[in-house]
Amino acid sequence: MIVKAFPQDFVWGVSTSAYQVEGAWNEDGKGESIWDRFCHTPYRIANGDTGDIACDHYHRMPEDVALMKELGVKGYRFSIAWTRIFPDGKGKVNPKGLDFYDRLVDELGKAGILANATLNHWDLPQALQDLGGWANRDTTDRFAEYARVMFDRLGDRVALWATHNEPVVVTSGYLGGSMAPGLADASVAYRVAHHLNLAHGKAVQVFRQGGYPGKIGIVLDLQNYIPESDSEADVLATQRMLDHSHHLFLDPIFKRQYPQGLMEWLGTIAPQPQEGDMEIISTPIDFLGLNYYFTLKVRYEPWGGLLKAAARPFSAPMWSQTEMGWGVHPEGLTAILLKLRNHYGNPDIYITENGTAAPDQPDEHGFVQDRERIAYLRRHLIAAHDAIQQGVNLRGYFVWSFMDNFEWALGYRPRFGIVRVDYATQKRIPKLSAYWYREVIRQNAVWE
Ligand code: GBH
Repeated sequence: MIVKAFPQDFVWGVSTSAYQVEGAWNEDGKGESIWDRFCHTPYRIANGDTGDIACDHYHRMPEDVALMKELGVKGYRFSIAWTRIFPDGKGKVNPKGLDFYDRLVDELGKAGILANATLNHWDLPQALQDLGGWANRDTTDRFAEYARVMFDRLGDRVALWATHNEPVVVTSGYLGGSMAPGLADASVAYRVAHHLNLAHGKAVQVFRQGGYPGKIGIVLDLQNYIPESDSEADVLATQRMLDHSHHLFLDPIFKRQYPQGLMEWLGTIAPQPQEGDMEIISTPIDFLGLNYYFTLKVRYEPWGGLLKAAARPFSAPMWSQTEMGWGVHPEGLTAILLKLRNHYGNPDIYITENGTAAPDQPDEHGFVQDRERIAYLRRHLIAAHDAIQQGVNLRGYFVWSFMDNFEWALGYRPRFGIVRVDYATQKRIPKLSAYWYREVIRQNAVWE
């Protein structure tokens, strides 16, 4: 057996997001978000599920943090519901909303768990959506105001801040498909992407001006896209997919420019930065958050939408697709980490999400022996370790997810947790993977 030891101070964490776990959707002065609105619209979400109650984390937070501590977890990545802070997106701050996150970071502090807070995990205030949402440039200033309030209140105790989670998914909410706000207008989608970048940059500037002690970055989902063949058409289609899902965000932040090929391809609907925007967007960050789940093979497809590309999941030999239909390919994680080392200045990186949904089979006590999930996590940790050996500055790893939760348009059916949630009783039952992860953390290593 080969021991794959991780660096000292490696942060072993778990991840969730506000809308997916908190519930209490209209309590203590919380305003309506676009995900509240979306879920309350018939036929948007599988089974008519909503995040109204979710895991009731809003009321069970202290017990949840206690369980994290019991499992030996060193870091907790959560997101802040913007609508608890600014119920109407702007104007008066809601003190009860602030109090909740204040208590959360205090609880984490007492448990010796590092706080990793994301400001935007997709739940934009509906009041701002009514003014155009991310298509409206003013939203970037509203975001910077909200960021300042959070930095002022929690900045002394939060170690890692992220501006957005997966801005490409927010963009896709304007391109059609299954994400809020559920619009379909390619002519605004890339303006949305630009405003997300600009809002990110403005929040980073606010953070720098305030001189807060933590670190700030952004969380991108960078899945591994590879061409189906080496034909020129497939290679170019892959390039467009990568430009759309990776470089549209990475390049402005790290290279102060949009990907040229995509700009030409999009023509009049491409992002149109104003004077000074690119300087704001490229304000240096302290770390990059990486969400990695799967590999896709891409081919040229004349009917493949705006990008004329189609993708199918690719699983490495011995793996099948996950319950989500995603391809399992741990080497893809190494590849993405090396790409960031080679082409984006070898930044400090945290894997902010990685995990899998498996059809868990609980026994009569609700206990789940999720060996598939353990195999997935183990292989991805080995892949991450390979990247560290090759000089990647990987500082931590957060499993998605701490507990089963609301999986967006798919509702509660997919279960990503290392802790099972029995939604009828809200009982938390650690799965076998939780005990396995506790051991990984204790040893600071995985075995091959
Ligand atoms: C993450 O999304 C989310 O951050 C998290 O909230 C979620 O629960 C978790 O994964 C599990 O799904 O064509 O632009 O819509 C990562 C998965 C992969 C979701 C790519 C969107 C399609 C991109 N993402 N997927 S897009």
